[in-house]
Amino acid sequence: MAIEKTLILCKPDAVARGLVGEILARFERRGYTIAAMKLLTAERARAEEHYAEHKGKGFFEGVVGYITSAPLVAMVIQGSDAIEGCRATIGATNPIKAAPGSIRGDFAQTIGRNLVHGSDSADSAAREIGIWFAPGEISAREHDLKAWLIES
Ligand code: IDP
Ligand code: MG
Repeated sequence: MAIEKTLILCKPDAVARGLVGEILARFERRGYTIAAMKLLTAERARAEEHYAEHKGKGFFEGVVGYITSAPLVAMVIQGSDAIEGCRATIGATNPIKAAPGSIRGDFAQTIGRNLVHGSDSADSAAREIGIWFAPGEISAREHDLKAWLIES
C-alpha cells in the first residue's frame, strides 16, 4: 500500500453534462482527496502530449479533437493505491463493458464520450500530472486527514 497521486480529467462531455460534481463525489466518498483541481480548455499540443501513447492509432485525431473541444476539469486525486483504485471507480474504457456502479457504467454510452480519464500506472501518473499541473499548483500535504485515516 502506498499513498499515490493520479491524474483525473473530467472530460468536456462531463463538464457539458453537469456531471463534474457527481464524478468528484465518487472519488471523495471513497476517501480520496483533492491535491489539485482546475478548469481549462486544453490546447492541441497539450492534448497530443497527454495521448502520445496513442499517436498513429485510428482514434487519435478523434480523441484529441474531443478533449480540446470545450472546457474540462483536471484534478490530481490522492489516496491509498489511488492509481488502480481510481481506474476501478472510473470503469472500463468502453462504457458498454464498464460495470454498473462505475462512473462510465452508470453515466456513459460510447467509448468516444466516456467522461473521465485516469492514469493507468505510476509512470503515467507522474508524466500526466506534469502535463497538466505545475509543481506549485499541487498541495504539498503528503498525508491529509483522510489519507491518514485509511492508513494502517
Ligand atoms: P483509458 O481512457 O481507459 O485509459 P485508452 O485506451 O488509454 O483508455 O484510450 C484513451 C481514450 O481514447 C479513451 O478514454 C477514449 O476516450 C478514446 N478511445 C480509445 N479507444 C477508442 C476507440 O476505439 N474509439 C474512439 N475513442 C477511443
Ligand atoms: Mg489510457
